[in-house]
Amino acid sequence: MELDLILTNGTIVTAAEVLDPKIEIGVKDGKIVCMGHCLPRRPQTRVLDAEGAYVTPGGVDSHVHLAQPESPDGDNWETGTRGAVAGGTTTVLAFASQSRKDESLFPALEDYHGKSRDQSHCDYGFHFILTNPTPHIVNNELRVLVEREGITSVKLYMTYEPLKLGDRAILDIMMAARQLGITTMIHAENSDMIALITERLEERGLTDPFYHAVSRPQLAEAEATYRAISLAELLDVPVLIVHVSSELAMDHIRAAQTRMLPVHGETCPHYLLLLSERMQAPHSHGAGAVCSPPLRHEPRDVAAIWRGVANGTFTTLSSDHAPTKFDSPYGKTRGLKDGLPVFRDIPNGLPGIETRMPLMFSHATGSKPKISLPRFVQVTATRPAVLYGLGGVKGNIAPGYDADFVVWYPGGHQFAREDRDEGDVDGLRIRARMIHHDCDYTPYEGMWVGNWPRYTVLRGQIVWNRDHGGVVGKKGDGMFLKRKKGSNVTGQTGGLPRGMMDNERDLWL
Ligand code: DUC
Ligand code: ZN
Ligand code: ZN
Ligand code: ZN
Repeated sequence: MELDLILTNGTIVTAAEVLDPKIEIGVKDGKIVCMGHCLPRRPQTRVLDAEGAYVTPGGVDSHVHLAQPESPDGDNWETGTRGAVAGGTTTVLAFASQSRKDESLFPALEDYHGKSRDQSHCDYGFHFILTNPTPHIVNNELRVLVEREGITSVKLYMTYEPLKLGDRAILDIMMAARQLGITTMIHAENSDMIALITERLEERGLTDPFYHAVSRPQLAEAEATYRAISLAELLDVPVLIVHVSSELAMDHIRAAQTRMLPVHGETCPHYLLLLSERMQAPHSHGAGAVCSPPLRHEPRDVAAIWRGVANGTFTTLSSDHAPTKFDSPYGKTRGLKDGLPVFRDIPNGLPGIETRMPLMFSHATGSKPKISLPRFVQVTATRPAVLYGLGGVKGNIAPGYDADFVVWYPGGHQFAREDRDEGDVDGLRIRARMIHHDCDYTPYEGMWVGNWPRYTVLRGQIVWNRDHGGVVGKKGDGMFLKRKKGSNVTGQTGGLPRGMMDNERDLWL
């Protein structure tokens, strides 16, 4: 067979191990077709030399917000996915969202297809956000989403007035999800706790950005997380708790996993790298760090989340890229009071689609890694792919998979002087000006990373070449991915919830 592309001289990392550096990757028609020593070169075969660097699977970012109506100045498909490939991500799962008044999901679905078609730099799929789960939607349309549209996951909110669902609505959706093999993602925070604290803070005039964190304590997240897990346990369905920020919530996930329940957790770089003190930055800059759940207060809080990444509690590490510009009529600083934004009015969410992979890779390499390289691959690519029905296609470097990979710089590479600070020997500093998505700031401004993707390869094509041309792929290179049902069983479904007799659930489930 005449190969289109051979990747040589790379140290390939998979979810399982770091491979022998002599192993090459052979690509034909966008797929990895073989791996081994001394693959046959033919006249038409291009050779990409990794020069001794690590090669990891293209990132699978399973939680990004693009072209959402609530963020009119956020990223659209083109700008968001441009940032994705520049940061080593080749697949994104973004949200199509139902508005409360929609009686059918299909107009919204068409709308999102319209916004993304021929616009994406990387491959992509949709999760559906359900905010008005009518019986027709739950009993009829969800099946069509799974069987015809390749959309096999939904996100449900337990907080935010315009989005939140009560426990009964969540249970009804979980019943359908159980039958259809849908993965249910849950934003878990206790809405009433947050409402009460917010009112009390406002009565006292405590409204600047920092109080956002005070208004959404760890207990609010932990209570809702435990409730979501209990609803899933009752019905014997898999569940994924998104953007977990606190040890209290994580401990409930860990405990459920110990009982072999198919309960998954997701966390994000900002819960590993940033603290609530960011919201106390001078002037209005604190608004740039407002996200939900909020950044937590103490170094021990982030240390706990790192432990959860290292010990496997978290299945996925996604960006939760949810940008609004800092300086814009819709942005972080709308509605200033005495020169400070009022936390209730600050859009929630941080940009991070481009920085996720470099930040995490830096913490998997270097002199004091926090996670191993295989774990880096697991949480940034392999496990989200499998969880969301892209197993065998995305998130791994092995024959049969799409030829999506990241070639990093070999050790000791000196980045350009203007990207470093005095005294930095290796690596570079993140600056908003070097980022490719469409946002006027990054919460990681000035943060050091040890490496950056040198090449990003999507289905055998170089779409990012940092030294020669930057984003060299075109919008429209990315394809919509119809996904299979996820294989999201961590333990054994069919186990009994605690406190029930044998066969008791058969009486009603
Ligand atoms: N939930 C998200 O998933 N992203 C940003 C803000 C939020 O509440
Ligand atoms: Zn959320
Ligand atoms: Zn300032
Ligand atoms: Zn999100």
